Amino acid sequence: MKIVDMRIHSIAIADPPLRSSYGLHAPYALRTILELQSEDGIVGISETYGGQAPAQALRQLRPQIVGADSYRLTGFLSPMVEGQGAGFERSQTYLVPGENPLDATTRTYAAIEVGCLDLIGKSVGQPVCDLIGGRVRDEVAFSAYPFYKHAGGGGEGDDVREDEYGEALTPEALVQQAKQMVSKYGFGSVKFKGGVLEPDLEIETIKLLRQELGPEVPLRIDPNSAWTVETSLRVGKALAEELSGGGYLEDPTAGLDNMAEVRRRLVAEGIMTPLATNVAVTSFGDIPRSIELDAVQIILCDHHYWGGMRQVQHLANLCKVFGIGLSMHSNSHLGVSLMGMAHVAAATPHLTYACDTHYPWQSEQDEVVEGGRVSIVNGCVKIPDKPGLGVELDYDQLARGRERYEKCPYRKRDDEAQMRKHIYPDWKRILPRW
Ligand code: GKR
Ligand code: MG
Repeated sequence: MKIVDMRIHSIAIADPPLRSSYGLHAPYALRTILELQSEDGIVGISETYGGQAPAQALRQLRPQIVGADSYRLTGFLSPMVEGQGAGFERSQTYLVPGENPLDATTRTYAAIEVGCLDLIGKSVGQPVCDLIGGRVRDEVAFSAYPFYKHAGGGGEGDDVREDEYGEALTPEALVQQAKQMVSKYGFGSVKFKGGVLEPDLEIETIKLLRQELGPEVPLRIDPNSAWTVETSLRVGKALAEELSGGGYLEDPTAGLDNMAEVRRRLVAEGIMTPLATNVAVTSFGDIPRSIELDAVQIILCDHHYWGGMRQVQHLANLCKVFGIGLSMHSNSHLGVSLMGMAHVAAATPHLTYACDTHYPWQSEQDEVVEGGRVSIVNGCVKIPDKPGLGVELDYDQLARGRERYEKCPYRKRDDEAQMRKHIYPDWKRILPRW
């Protein structure tokens, strides 16, 4: 099935002022929507990181894509994920995901792979999860993702959005936000973004979350490497009980050696809280050393930067062999990405935790999926009984996203710059901060 056209849409979507150790989310997050059209008029779609560089990388591949057979294309492009250099270490700590030049190629490949799978699925009348090995579940569980945040719902000028969750810069406010999110979407677990307030306040936040949500809701905290080894140990000890029973401690500190030291010293005290990562291990090349050091007990996959859905499935198998858990990472995204995440998760047997998603932070107004936002019910996304990813584009909404992008003064994500612009003029990302 020949691809006759490839369309790349750079869009901007409103994003609330969420905080992390990277800094502050900008009023708009940038995304790229890719369309691959076949000779018989079927359109396959995918969503990936936004801004200038991802769109440019896709544009550069256009001559290889237009005219290619959608069934064979990813085979021809496979050196992008499996060739020289592709397996090498790519771990990164300082850069925001999506801005790591070392995984730019796998990110580009992933967008094309998902677009081809959607196209093929729509052409043969099969959902993507059933093309990539077959589903092992019909519903995929996601976790709530509360953030400390400033007041505001995202957007700017006459495009400012309603602030659904309000300001949350204290443990109490964060817990309120989490409860609101859990009650709206029915999430059964909570991934909490830390690395923003003093560690003692973040410990208090987790303790309050446990108190309010009960022990049956697994809790995770991710300070994005903001802590020293000593602080990580202090937090790990203080939260030994709260992070047990299906929870984990994600990227407390930077680098595999430090993660390994935290693990070793926690285990020596009888604390078995697993350490998870989405920055110390971001490629197959990072895995041997991580295993050698026992630095990481859970890897967060993400088809957007691991090189697509089949690479995530390979990763899952490897994790299973080595007794490592698998969870899923996310960044601000719309429904096309959410469906991609749900399909790969549905067809990945060894997925041992509910997946992350930023989806509750985006609004209906920005959704480019026809029919509006994808539903999350009881914390789960159901695989629809439709071919491909199960979603189509709403072209009016896409055009609005493109207009917002044109008006946006930035072309990449830079949370540090946003922090300086809106909150503290001298702010710098310091790792470790505490
Ligand atoms: O959205 O600010 C954020 C997160 O910190 C995000 O950039 C991370 O990539 O969610 C991510 C994570 O788990 O590290
Ligand atoms: Mg993380």
